[in-house]
Amino acid sequence: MKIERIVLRQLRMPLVHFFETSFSRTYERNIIVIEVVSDGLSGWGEITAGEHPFYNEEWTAAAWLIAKDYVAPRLLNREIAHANDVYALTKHIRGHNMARGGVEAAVWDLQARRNGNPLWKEIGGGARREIPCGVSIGIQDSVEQLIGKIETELAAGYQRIKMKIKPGWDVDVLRRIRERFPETALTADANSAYTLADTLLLKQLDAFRLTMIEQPLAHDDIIDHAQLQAQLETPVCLDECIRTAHHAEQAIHLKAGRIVNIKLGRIGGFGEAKRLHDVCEAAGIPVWCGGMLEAGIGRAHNIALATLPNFTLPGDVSAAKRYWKRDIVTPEIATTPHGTIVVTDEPGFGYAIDHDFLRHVTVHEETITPSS
Ligand code: OSB
Ligand code: MG
Repeated sequence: MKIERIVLRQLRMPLVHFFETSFSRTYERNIIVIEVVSDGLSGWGEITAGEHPFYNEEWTAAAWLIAKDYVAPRLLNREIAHANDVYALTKHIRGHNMARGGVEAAVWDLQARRNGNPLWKEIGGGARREIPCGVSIGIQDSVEQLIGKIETELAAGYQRIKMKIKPGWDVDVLRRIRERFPETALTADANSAYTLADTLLLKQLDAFRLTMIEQPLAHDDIIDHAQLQAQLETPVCLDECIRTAHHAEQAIHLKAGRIVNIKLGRIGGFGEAKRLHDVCEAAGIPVWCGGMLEAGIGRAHNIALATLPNFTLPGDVSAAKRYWKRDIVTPEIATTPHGTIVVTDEPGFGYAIDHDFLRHVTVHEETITPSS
């Protein structure tokens, strides 16, 4: 396929409820939507970078420039034999996996549409017809508020509850949550808020029978996580520090964790996500699909990804209405009463773009062509 133009759109979408992690509180998402056009067909992707370089080094404004000045020129007007080739074509751009991955995912969507396939089939997924869903609940203003949110999500059918933690919002909070919900599958995500000096505190969490603790230590660390895992009963799940399939090989070799969170953007797209998935599967490490507060296109891509066989644990991909009053795709991405999302058979990512609403939330748009 030959990509004739790439349209970048920056959206501004307020969240229904703020989302607080150990690194910041988000009220509104600045999402970049990528449209790659070839032979009268469009493929769609979403760049999942945050508004600030706090989760990783990427943020919306930088991702825009990377996509426009570095990724697009490498893809435009050349014969791309397969979407798999996009990762290699952009590989010498160091880092910026989300910017690269958003465009890569759009090329996969385009290829799926050219072949008349649903995206999940195009990427080699399809191990399940419904993906198991959990929710990620941010830091709240009070434990009572957190309990209320958990009750709501359990009533909606979600299969596991992940809570964000940080120093000062950890042991006491999790103790009260475990007392109140003795049988619920609970996990905690620290987003790199601790160091090995906190080992004794983190060991206290073992008492709460968490399914896992996600990325307790530095965003770019693997070695300290291995030291910590050796002292914890709770499985460590790696998120931020796994940016390539090779990182997972290293982490597995060092026993730095027992579970991996795969995020399409963090890993640079479907090609590398599949390799990461395969490395983990071969080592007996289960994976699940993480989220970055995506709008409908990114959420649909996550659903396709989560149909690969080793995505055996409930992920952070949940109903659109938890994030948005109105989404950019239709029909609304919703969950079943038993906490799953049913995979669709439509070509491409499986939902229709709501073009009117997309236009409504677009604050900046630019079309990149071979000559621009
Ligand atoms: O670490 O998984 C994370 C959101 C923004 C940045 C990092 C993370 C998250 C989430 C939310 O946990 C997942 C979601 O609901 O999309
Ligand atoms: Mg995480």
